[in-house]
Amino acid sequence: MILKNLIRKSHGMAVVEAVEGLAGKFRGSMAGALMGDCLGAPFEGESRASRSVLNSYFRRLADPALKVPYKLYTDDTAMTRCVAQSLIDEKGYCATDMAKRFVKEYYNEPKRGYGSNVTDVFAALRATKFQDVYAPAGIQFGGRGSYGNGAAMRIAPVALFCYDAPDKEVVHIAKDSSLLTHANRLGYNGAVLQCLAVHQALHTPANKLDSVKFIESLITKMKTVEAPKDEDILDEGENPFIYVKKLEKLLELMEQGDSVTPSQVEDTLGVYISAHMSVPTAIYSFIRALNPVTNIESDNAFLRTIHYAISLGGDTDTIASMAGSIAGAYYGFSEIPESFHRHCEALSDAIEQADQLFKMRKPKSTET
Ligand code: F2R
Ligand code: MG
Ligand code: MG
Repeated sequence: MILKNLIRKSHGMAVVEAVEGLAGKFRGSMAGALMGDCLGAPFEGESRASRSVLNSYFRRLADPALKVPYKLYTDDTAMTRCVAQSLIDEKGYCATDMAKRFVKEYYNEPKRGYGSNVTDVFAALRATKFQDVYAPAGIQFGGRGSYGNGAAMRIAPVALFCYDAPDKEVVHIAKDSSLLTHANRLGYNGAVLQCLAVHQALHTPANKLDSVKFIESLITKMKTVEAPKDEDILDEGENPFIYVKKLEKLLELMEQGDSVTPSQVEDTLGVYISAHMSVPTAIYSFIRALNPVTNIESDNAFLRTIHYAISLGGDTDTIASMAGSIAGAYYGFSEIPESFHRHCEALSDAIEQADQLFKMRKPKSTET
């Protein structure tokens, strides 16, 4: 597959022409992560938006005549961009390079809505001149580490970079890159789960998804990932298989189809800033939006995913970003309506990074 220069500028805006196949799935994932963040950010932490407010929000954005400034990305995208560029420039995972990029990015643009504690990690990394890049995260929260969703929200590029790699390597890079900021096992295992979900979506041809098998496969993988290791810190009596349990609950919700209410999702899976209360919710959003959802007007399945994730309230930018990166990896960029391309800051950068990650793959001999 030959990638042409597919991004051109029109009236100062990026116009991205469609590519199909795997390259389109790479683009879809990076664009989905960005769009979920930008479109979800205005609702983050607010009380759950009413269905009429959200339906009119998406209807207005779909109108080609609407002239509004694009929506800014937040910390979710700022850090995703760092992960992607580090993997591209270093041709692989380099802990020091990635940590330096996080810190440089944060001090260049600190007002992107970062988590309130992760900024201490950036300060300590800078103060210690990156001597031991994993140390500052390890002392967060009295040595227990952060279980925020900040590692999961930035992990999509790892799944793209590891497209041809076995799950073991996906897990390894996802975990190690998470440990730069999130040393709590819920924090880094949430990122591992999110990475595996994007990886599986990339490998699943559009319209060929068996949603139960998709979740069962994640459960099998997470049973290995969550099996306690020597270095794990667990409270007495703590269930080590939190994500396995959440995915099992997710399967139960799926059995109830379109009757599941936002309150049920909030109570069962969570809509919060912690990884274990948001990553399973993002995966559920992707699965739920495969089919029409009552009260959600969006009839495009990619947009419906982001719309549905935002409709749950809580950590809307992050849950929509994680759901968007899975949905984009599954549907591909060509399924994202063109009228939405202009609404998000720096879409062309996301596409360029996706293309570079795609080009770094070692093509199989049958590909041209
Ligand atoms: N920070 C926000 N949103 C709030 C303000 C946004 C506002 N719109 C604005 O513009 O100012 N969103 C972003 O933060 C989340 C990712 O956070 P991350 O990177 O995980 O940060 P941190 O600080 O490590 O953890 C977040 C909070 O989780 C709680 N927490 C984590 N580990 C804990 C532990 N072991 N014990 C107790 N609490 C723990 C703390 O409250 C942390 O501050 C994303 O939503 C992103 O969008
Ligand atoms: Mg954010
Ligand atoms: Mg957030």
